Amino acid sequence: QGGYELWLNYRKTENPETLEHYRTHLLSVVMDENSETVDAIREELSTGLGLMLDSTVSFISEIPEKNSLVIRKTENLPSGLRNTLKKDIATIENDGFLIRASGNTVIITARKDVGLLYGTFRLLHHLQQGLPLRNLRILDIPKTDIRVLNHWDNLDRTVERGYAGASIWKWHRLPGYIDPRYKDYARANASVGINGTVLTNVNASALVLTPAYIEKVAALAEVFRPYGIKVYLTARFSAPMEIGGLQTADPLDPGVRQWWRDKVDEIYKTIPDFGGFLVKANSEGQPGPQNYGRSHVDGANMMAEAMAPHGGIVMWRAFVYSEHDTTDRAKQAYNEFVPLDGKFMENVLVQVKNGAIDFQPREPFHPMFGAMPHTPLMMEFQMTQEYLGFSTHLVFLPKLYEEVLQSDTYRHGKGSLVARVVDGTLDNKKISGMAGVANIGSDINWTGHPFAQANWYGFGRLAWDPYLSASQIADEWLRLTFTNDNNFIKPVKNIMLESHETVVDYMTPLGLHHIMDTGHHYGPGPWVGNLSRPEWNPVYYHKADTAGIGFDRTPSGSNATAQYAGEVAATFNNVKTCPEKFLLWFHHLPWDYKLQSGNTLWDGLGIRYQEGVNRVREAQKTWAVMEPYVNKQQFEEVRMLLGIQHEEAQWWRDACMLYFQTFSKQPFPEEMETPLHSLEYYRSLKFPYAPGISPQWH
Ligand code: BDP
Repeated sequence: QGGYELWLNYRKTENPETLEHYRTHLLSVVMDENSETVDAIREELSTGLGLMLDSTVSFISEIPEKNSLVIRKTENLPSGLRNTLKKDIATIENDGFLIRASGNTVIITARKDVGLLYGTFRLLHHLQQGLPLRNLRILDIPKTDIRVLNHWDNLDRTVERGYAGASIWKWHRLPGYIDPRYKDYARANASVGINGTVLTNVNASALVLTPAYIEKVAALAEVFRPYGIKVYLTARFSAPMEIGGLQTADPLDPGVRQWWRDKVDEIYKTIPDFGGFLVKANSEGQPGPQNYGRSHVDGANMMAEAMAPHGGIVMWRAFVYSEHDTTDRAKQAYNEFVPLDGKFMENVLVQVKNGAIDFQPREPFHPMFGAMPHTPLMMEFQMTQEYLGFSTHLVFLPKLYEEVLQSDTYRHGKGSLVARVVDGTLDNKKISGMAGVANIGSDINWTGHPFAQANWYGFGRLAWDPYLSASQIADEWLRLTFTNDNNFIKPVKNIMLESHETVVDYMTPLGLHHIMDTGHHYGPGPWVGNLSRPEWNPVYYHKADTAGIGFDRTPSGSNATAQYAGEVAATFNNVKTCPEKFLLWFHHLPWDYKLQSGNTLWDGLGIRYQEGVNRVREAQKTWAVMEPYVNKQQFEEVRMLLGIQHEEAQWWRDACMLYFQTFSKQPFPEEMETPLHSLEYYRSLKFPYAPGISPQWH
């Protein structure tokens, strides 16, 4: 009812013919393997098929003459079937699976149990969409190895940048009490192929590495194991001092190295399939190897060496920007990391945010992608909407993810897509992965906004296959979650697919960025300029003055474009070829600069802000007639949230345009509505209790 089921919303098949078709083929399930994962499959099928077919499923161990669903690993298929499917079977790798309808049976096969689980979920999703079984053939192999959520959850159950309630990890009750949510969380993740979770905030507490907490983590790992999900932890670099009693955390100190080896051994003793560490070091005040004059390589390799005997990995974050280099924050991660290419151990992945600043509504792809041919680079996307209206605004993020993944780095000529860096094919990486900063909390519907569930779903689908289209993902998610009725799917999918562009328009059009209000990042604050570090201030990013607006990152400015391959740099450098969506990201332009539309930059800006507002209005109108297709509660939730989004889109338009007008000194374009309040009014708004701020930011 309240959206707790997520996209695993198994409804009775509506069309009677389809129902009959499914019943004849699927009511007896042949499963004779034994493992925790196989038990999980059985349970999911009992529920899923049971509800969708409105019957009881019978599990048998012999393949009958008549119709059935056969779920077996490739090695255990009867030779006849194995022979029929020979070609497909030869191509199933890793965690992949094959679903085939053959004669009067439907077969799910895989090399591993977890592949069978993934195949089962995919078949269930197929049925949820009411699709036919005839000639069914789905062969799908994940394109990346590490597909992880990053929870920015603190041990006190606050969630940094979390807008959906408290952390779902009830640390004080673990390990004794297993919340039923843990299993549903694992089901949801496994259903889209997510195979790992980092339980704790990157701004880490060393406490989670103490024995009492390791026990708690082990209890979670046990719930997740049948679903193919490994647990990872964030490792605070200074832990050897804070919980180990050492005098230093210098990564070249033998005592420190020994401490990490012992700690990692201790973890693996309790959690034999522990995944590894995620580390934020020397970034925003977090301790790291540079405190001791050492490099990221020294730090990462120290931990990687401790992990190696157990098969664990280290995900070392590249989100760094120093207080001493104030010319252009966008350049700093590249400058620090690219010279280290090739020096990391094999079990280290460098985790890079999608853009060079920080999860803005829109950023050009991070120049590190493609620039470190000898180092596995993981993508880090943010599902939680830190800079995108929290869980109040409807924004379908797979559109943003798709735009980044489909960007061409040109590192090996045309076609060197970011997606190929992420899946490791561009430079033949041995290991690959994608991380998503979770938007999950204790709210009944998990993600606060009912539509924010689609961002979790979509992240998982893209981590598995970075080449999927956002449109396909939206279609699937709507059908699984709500209904297959096209009178609903078509218009609502349209809202979703436009939503990212909409929010960019009313927040940061034409390449503007980081003009949110301070600290909490909610609402506009383009006037903020008094923070201790220059690059925390919005004025640093828009550089508006009487001459114009925008950040010059071409050779005449910070020359950040030089970090891209020649073709890309040339495109961005030339104001005529730079895509308008990135115009003010790369150029400082006069207010009367002519846009492609023929409008001046000033007018164009106002028109964009207005268009953002207009599209929220259209979404409201569309949603208003969707009541018949969704339950009352969700209908109302979305209706109210769109109402707030509309108000706030106007707030963004008015606050930004009034403020920028103090520089442009020009009247608003006639397409733009008159601001509802004065600039002073908008500047006076304060949000001392905005959610999502960890104690360290207070
Ligand atoms: C920024 C957030 C901050 C995070 C940081 C990070 O404002 O809360 O700790 O990123 O990713 O987006 O480490």
